[in-house]
Amino acid sequence: MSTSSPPETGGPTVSAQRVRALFATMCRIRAFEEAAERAAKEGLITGAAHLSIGQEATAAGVCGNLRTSDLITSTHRGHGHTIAKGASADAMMRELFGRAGGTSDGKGGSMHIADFSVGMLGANGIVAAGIPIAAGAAQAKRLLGEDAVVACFFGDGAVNRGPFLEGLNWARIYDLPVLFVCEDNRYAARTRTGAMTGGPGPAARAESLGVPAHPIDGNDVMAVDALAGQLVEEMRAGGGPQFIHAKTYRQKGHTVADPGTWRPAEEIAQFLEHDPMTIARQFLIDAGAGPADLDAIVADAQQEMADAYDSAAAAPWPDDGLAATDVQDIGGPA
Ligand SMILES: Cc1ncc(C[n+]2csc(CCOP(=O)(O)OP(=O)(O)O)c2C)c(N)n1
Ligand SMILES: [Mg+2]
Repeated sequence: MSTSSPPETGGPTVSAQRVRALFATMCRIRAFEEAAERAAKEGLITGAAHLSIGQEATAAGVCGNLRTSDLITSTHRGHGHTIAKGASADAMMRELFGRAGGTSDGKGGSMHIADFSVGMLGANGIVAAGIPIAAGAAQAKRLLGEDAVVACFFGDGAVNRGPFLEGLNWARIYDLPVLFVCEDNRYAARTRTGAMTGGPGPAARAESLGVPAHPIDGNDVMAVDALAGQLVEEMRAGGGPQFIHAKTYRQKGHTVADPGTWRPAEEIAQFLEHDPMTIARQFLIDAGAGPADLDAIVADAQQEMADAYDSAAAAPWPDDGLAATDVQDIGGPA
């Protein structure tokens, strides 16, 4: 892996109507993240929050091919995946603010956001921890006789942790329908992953375990959607695990508290030109969409997230009596 130029954008592969819906999801993710960033600056979010600005196309393109009954696992940078899987932005914002009515009644916060009702099994503060969870969830669905697939999002830093090997190996030997999605935003916290990753990178590692790997421009939602659609169909028909190496870029710092100014300015500028929103927008303009129509999609998303912000800020704190509800009780010391 390297910090080379952004990859070329793929050609049109899906209908304009479909891309319009994907663009709307991406706009909602970006507007949510911008509102979360503002909330953190205003002290309404305590603790860390990791924004996925710049990575919207991967979340939208993969989750746009999933059913509600399909499952996803996520990372510490999980807001976009959760929105794309269908969670309510209002409940999510409350969760970030630690308020009543949050997806976990305010107990999980940004890094543990989850919504089982839409098949979102959870963000996760432990790098790579979602990978074996995804394999286990796929095996559970198989044992239940369901044809669900599991999409497993993780970062380029996660491929250097042991659970990557264990999870992919398990999914391969049991032929489990897990779509592994490595969102390669080129950094793990503040370290370039190229500098700490041996060998030719994530796709080669997946292939070495017998999991077919597909490198792709993760900022091109048309390409992600087309590839994910094909792989999900194959997996649902009984095919085993698949791996997408989605090359993208984290436009912001590691957390909301990190301005990210330690990266070369030219690098940031270069990738801002390869912004996933711009790519999808240009596709739609070329397909005949009017700029005003697309601006209205952006404005609707911003209004939805401004409302979610206001609603969360006005929401009460959770009832003290709920503190131990839905929390695993492993018993006290004997
Ligand atoms: C097991 C573990 N080690 C270290 C950390 C500290 N940490 C949090 S995020 C992060 C970087 C992860 O990088 P990557 O997987 O590429 O995800 P990204 O932040 O780029 O989305 C690290 C090292 C952690 N949370 N868990
Ligand atoms: Mg990364």
